[in-house]
Amino acid sequence: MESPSAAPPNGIVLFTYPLSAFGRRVTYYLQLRGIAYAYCEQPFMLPRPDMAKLGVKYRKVPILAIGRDIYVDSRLILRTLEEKFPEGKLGSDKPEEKFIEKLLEKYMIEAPPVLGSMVGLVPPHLLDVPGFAEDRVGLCDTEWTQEAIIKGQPECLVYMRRLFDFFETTILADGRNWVLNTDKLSLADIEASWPLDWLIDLKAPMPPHIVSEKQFPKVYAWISRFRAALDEAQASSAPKVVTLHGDAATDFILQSDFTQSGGTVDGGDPLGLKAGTEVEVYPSDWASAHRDSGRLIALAPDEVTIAAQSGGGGQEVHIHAPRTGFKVTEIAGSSTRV
Ligand SMILES: N[C@@H](CCC(=O)N[C@@H](CS)C(=O)NCC(=O)O)C(=O)O
Repeated sequence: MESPSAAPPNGIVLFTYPLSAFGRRVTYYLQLRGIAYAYCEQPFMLPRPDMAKLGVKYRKVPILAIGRDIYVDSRLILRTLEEKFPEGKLGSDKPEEKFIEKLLEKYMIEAPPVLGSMVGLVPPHLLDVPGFAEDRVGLCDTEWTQEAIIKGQPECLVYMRRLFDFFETTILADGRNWVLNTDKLSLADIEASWPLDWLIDLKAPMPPHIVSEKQFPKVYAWISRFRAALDEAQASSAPKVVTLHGDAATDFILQSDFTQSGGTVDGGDPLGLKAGTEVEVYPSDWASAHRDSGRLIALAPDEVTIAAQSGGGGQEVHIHAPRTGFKVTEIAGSSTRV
């Protein structure tokens, strides 16, 4: 990475931290695509002053800004990057392959035991940070103390062994290199591999007789190929990432133009919301107390966009969230302003 104070390449700023598995979905994607961007590292725990300055209440990472449009959730972020940089995109155009891609995305992100077992297998010393248990209250219905984590590990191992086995004995069983049997890695490989890659990379406490290269040689070889493809992508192009400190990143965003046109509110949407209504947008699984609020400007089957006020007020930012895994609710008594 290099650190010039220049404007973010492509107007893109990614906010995340190195340990974030969901953040890696996005950094891997950008690296594999060779899309240049600025990286603004966020603290592992709250508070996150950069988000407060932007007026973003959503408390998870990753968050990606393109100009003054701010996208939350790795699913919407990857989808948006595929749309904005279609040349050389990693997603398939074939319905059958898209189906597999999408199912993998849905399963790995939406099935609660995947995340629960991943974080339950984080090497406990990494979580030995004062205030961590309080910061993550409610996450995966677990108490985030070292003792509770160690006690929960066997159940997590039972689940993870099944997940590794699932890939070993189904899609990878015929010895193919990539999930869709493509010549090169595709989006389906990212959608399938990120939790497994994360556990292997973190040296999660998985005993070798339960989860290891010996038990699952095809999965481990696939993850190694994935890592080699990342290294190759990095080596084959000029530095693509600039690091930015919070103020430089947020000042840039707040001074930028919007990069996505407003969109429309689908009149047939089941929620029956109207453009201009003041709404709250928040995740439906965890951290749902952290709600973004603003004027509804677009509502599509899997994307909601609101106009929110920056932290100091005076500036409007557009916050985009997926509908899957998020709720959009009208703020009672709000007046409709179009
Ligand atoms: N569905 C979200 C999940 C994001 C998520 O849970 N991120 C974790 C980090 S890997 C997080 O933000 N944890 C709480 C925090 O860092 O405050 C996505 O795909 O981006």
